[in-house]
Amino acid sequence: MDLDAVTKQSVLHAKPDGLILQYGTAGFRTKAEHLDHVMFRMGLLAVLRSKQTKSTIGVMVTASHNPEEDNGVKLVDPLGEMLAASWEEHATCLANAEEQHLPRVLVDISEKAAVDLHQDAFVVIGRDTRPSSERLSQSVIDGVTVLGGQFYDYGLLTTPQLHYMVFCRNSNGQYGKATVEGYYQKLSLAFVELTKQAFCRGDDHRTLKVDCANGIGALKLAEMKHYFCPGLSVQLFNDGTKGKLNHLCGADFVKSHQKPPQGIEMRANERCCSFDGDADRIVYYYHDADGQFHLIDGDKIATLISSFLKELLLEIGDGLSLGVVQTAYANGSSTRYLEEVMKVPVYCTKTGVKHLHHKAQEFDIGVYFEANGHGTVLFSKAAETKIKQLAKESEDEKKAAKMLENIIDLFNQTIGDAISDMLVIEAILALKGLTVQQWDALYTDLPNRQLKVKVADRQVISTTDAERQVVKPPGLQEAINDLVKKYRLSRAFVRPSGTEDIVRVYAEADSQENTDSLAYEVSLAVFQLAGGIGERPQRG
Ligand code: G16
Repeated sequence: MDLDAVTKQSVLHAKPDGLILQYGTAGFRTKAEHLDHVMFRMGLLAVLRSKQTKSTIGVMVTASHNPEEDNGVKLVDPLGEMLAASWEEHATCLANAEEQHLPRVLVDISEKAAVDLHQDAFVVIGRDTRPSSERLSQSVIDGVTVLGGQFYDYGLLTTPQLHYMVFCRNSNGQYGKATVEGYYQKLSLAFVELTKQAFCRGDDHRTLKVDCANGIGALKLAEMKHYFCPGLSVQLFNDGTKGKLNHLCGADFVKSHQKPPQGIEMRANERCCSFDGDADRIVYYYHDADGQFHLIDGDKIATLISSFLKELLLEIGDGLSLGVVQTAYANGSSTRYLEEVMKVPVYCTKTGVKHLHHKAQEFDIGVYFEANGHGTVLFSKAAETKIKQLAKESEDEKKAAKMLENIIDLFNQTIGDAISDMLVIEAILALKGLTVQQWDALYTDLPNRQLKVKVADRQVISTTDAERQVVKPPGLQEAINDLVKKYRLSRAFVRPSGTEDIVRVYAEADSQENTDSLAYEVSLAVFQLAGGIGERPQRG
C-alpha cells in the first residue's frame, strides 16, 4: 500500500473538520457537498474489500429517495448483497478518520480483516442522475486508483443494476451477462416466456403508467421497454426532462403522503406505479370511480407474490419452504392475512433490506418486502436445482415448475429492484387475470400514518425488538404505551432514520382520524423526550 500517495491524494479530498457520519441503513447519506472525502475513502475501502474477498466489489453513488441536494454511497459485496456488517464499521472508521490518521486506519483495517495486500483488486462503479453524482463518482475512482485497484465505471445505472453486475462478474457470468444489455435480455426473456400463455389468451395489450421520480429509472426503462412490448406497454411520467428528482413524486412520496405523484395523468381504475430515485423501490396505486386513491404498497406486493408462489409450490408438491420477511412498518392487516389466511410464516426484522435479505436466506424461497416497496424473492441453490430438474421432468408438474424457473430469472435476487418487481407483478396479474382492484381487495389496510420529527441528535433514541420498542431515552416507550392504549387496534413505534436526519414515527389504529391523532401525540412525545428542535409537531 503506497500510503504516501494516499496521503497526497487525500488532501485533494479533504475531510471537513469535525464532520462525523455513520454508515447507515443504506450506506452514507447527507448533503452532497459534504461527501467528497467519503467517496474517495470508499474507493480505498472497496479496494481493500476486493483484495480480502478476492472478488469484484461494487460502489454505488446514490441517495435513492432523498432530496436532489443529498447524495450517498454504498458498497456492494461479492454476491451482489449489501456490505457485511463488520465492514460497515470499517467504513465508518475510515470515513471519520482525521487526515493525519488516515494511513494508520487503513493499516488497521487491513490487519483486522486479514487483507492480502498483494492480491489484485477490481471495483465496479455506478451512479444515479443527481447533478453531484458524476463528480462524486470521480472521487471514488481516485480512491480506487491510488491504491492500485482496477475499475470499470458503468456510469448511469439503477442501484439494482449495479448489484446485478457485481454478482454476474463474481459468478463468472452464471448469474447473467455483466452488461446493461445482459440485464435487459435476462429479465425480458424470462418475462416473455412467463407471460406467453397469458398474452396468447387474448389479454394481449396491457398498459402501465410509471412515475419514474425524475430519476435513473426513466432512462433505463426507456432503453428496456421495447424488449417486452407489445406484451406490456409502459408509459413513462416524471422522466427527468423537467421536474426535480423525488420532488412531489416517486415511491417514497406516494407511500408516505398516501397520494398520487404530481405529473401523472390518472384515469379511474387505471393501474399506475411509482419508482424511487434509484429504482430499487416500487409501489402501485389507482383512483377508483369516486376519485378515491388506493395505495398498493410493499406489503400487498409481497402478498400477491407469495400467494402466486404458494400455488405453484402446491402444484409441484415437493415441500419447499416459503417464508415472508417484513419490518415493523408492515401493515397489521397484511401480517394477519399472510399468517391466518395464507398460512405462511412471517418474520419481522429491523428496517433495511440488508436485514430482510439475510432472514429471507433461511428459507427455500424467501419473500421479503418493506412496506415502502423495497424487496425481492430469494431462491436457495437447492430450491433452484430442484425446480430446474422438475421443469425437465413429468408433464403435470412441468407447467408450474417451468413458471417457477422463469420467475427465478425474473427476480433480481441480489436486491429489491423496481424494474424486475414491476415485471413480476405484471406477469402475475396477467397470468391470474387479476385487475388492480381485485389485487387491492385481498385485504383492507389498517389506517396508518408516518411522520418525521426533527431532534438535535437522533442517536439519543435506541430501540430493540426489531425496532418496535424504545430502550432510550427513558420514559419514551412508557409514553408511547400510554398513548397506544387510548385507541382500538392501535400500534405505534419510533426509530431514528438511517438515511435522513430525522426520527420516524409510525402509527396505525381503527380509523384514519384516530391514527392521525395517535401519530401526532407520539410525535409530540418524541419532540419532548428526545430533544426536538425547530417547529413543534402540529396536529393533522
Ligand atoms: C433505504 C433502505 C431501505 C429503507 C429506507 C429507509 O431505502 O435501502 O431498506 O427502508 O432506506 O430507511 P430509514 O428509515 O432508515 O431512513 P432507499 O430506497 O432510500 O435506498
